[in-house]
Amino acid sequence: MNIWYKMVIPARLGAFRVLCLFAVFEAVCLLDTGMLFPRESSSREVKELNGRWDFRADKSPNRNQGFEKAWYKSRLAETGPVIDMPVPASYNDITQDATLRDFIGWVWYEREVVVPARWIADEGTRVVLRVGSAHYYSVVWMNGVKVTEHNGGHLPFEAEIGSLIRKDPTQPCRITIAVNNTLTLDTLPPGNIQHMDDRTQYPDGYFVQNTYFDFFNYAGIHRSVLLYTTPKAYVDDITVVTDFLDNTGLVYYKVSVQGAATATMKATLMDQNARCVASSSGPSGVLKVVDVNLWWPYLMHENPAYLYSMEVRLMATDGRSTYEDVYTLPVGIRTVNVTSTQFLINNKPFYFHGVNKHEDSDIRGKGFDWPLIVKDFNLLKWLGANSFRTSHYPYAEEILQMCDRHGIVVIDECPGVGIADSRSFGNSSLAHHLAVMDELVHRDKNHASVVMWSVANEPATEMPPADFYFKTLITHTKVLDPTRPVTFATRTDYASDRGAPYVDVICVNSYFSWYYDPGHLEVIPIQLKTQFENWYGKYQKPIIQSEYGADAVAGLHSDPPVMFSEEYQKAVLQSYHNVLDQKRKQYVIGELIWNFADFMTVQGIFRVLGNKKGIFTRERQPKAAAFILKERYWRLANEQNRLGLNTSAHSDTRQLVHAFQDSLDPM
Ligand code: BDP
Repeated sequence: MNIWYKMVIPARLGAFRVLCLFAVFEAVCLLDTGMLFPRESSSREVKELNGRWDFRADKSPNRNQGFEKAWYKSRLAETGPVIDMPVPASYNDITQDATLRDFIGWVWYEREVVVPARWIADEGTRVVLRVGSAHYYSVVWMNGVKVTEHNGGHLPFEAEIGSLIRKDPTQPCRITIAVNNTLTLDTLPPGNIQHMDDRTQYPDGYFVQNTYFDFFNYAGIHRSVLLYTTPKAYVDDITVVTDFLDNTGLVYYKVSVQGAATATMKATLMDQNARCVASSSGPSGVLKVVDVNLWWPYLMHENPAYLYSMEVRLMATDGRSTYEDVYTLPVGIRTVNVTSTQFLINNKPFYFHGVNKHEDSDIRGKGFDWPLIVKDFNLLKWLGANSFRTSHYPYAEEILQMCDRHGIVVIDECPGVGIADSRSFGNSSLAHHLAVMDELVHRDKNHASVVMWSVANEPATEMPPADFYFKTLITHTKVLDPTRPVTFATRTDYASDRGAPYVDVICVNSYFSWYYDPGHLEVIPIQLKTQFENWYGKYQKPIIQSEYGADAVAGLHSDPPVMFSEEYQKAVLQSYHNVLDQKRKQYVIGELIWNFADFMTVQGIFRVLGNKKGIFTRERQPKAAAFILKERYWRLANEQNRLGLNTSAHSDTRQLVHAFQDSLDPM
């Protein structure tokens, strides 16, 4: 309880707040290299390398032929047969080949790129190759020379390739990326490879990948591959922390520069009309915004998700040349605080009424897809959802940018899902988990929408090493970012509470009347009440119901409700809601349905073509439960903001939005 964001510091203690925030900077800046999202500017260009790539899975028995025969040294098509593969996309569902769908091991991608001549000619230009994410382990070569490797899916990695391109500008620029989806006890998520040695039952060399999480282990290059440029002296990283005192917004910033020993810098904050509202020079400082427009969540304010633009302009000289670099960062000004019963955004109680999602859709698997993303945001807003958890791994940066733009609040989760084997609590697993949290915080620290970090989902906390593991992990995350609370999602029915003493908010997943007492809807009220009272009684920390739900196969009906029918899913939700309505007046601060949409899983006797707990189908059509939730979320939004609307009289969303906007007091 001794970290500053837990304190609701009264405005009159302004100087104290400022001191605390500067202390925050020092901590945040333990991170030493930047991972700014590539943006075009007057000094930076971006070239997307998405589209058709050559592809070859290494189906050799040890999956190692590609390395033994150095496939990266020549064109991939010269090493053997290649097929077309779209990037970004998971490769699993692209072909009719079942062995590729379930492939485990190295796959190889390759394409040639035309690099603009001026990028090559201008020695003062850095050329960076960036992969938004690839699952799971990647090695990257340019014209046969290794430029980087990266351990882990869901997060970006990059390499400077300018000098290589310049070595022989007449050569085409051939990029080769090998990606291996094997999960081991030390990966995140963990998994293990099981070799089946009984030759009477399995063919020679037979092995399977076991995982302990409930989504398909889609693989391949999942997010955009880009080339981008910066000048030789460049803005490497920016950290912003925001606050406000009365009507004045405060943007504390720190910029780190690479490629120049000395540089001058100017930070300018612009409002949505491109008017300069504050500026400052120097690598760190504070921008003061008079009559600030705070960043508010969707449905919490008539003008939610207000974003300023912070332009950082760097001038540097190395004696011979002068460099100017410009990077513009969207900035939402808001605060986050946690008390023993509330989650406060801008000092007002915020109730999470939202969803858990997956990056998942047909054909593309976990591949980035703008139409899907925009459709999902339209559905979230239709539903009246104000938040989601990035279950169970970091989502694409473009999704977080959409959250910033639309006021959707995010619990940002790392891929610590399915930590179920005691060996995954060892030192090497922990070291990797800490590194992944570094990368995640580094990538997402400046998003106004991100209000909390989740370090894991349903780890086996009953195992004794979990205590040291989570204490270390959570403490480390708080050092990386002391401005946001930290949590992990625990499962009510089998979790011991190891790890819980260190979190700021208790997140509980439970499936009463589903995995336990299946078919017995009548147990929900008592079991849910007991769940909340036990956790709160022990820890006096606010609680989020971070998962609940039931499978429903769209179109299956039964009255009275039976499991897997749309009616049963509705009934589960309604029973949960009755208890949530009592407890949200005390210390329950949110409810996130499992799941936004149906999603693919590994094959097994518990799943019929995937998990069907979506309130939307995988094709994004609503099941009956979606309408229950929509009614509820709009009602909660109105209630929370004291709007006094009669939701049944306003069942049409458009009317509701207007009525909602009309009845809001200007803040
Ligand atoms: C929860 C897990 C989630 C699963 C869900 C389910 O956190 O990943 O998909 O159960 O079984 O415990 O539907």
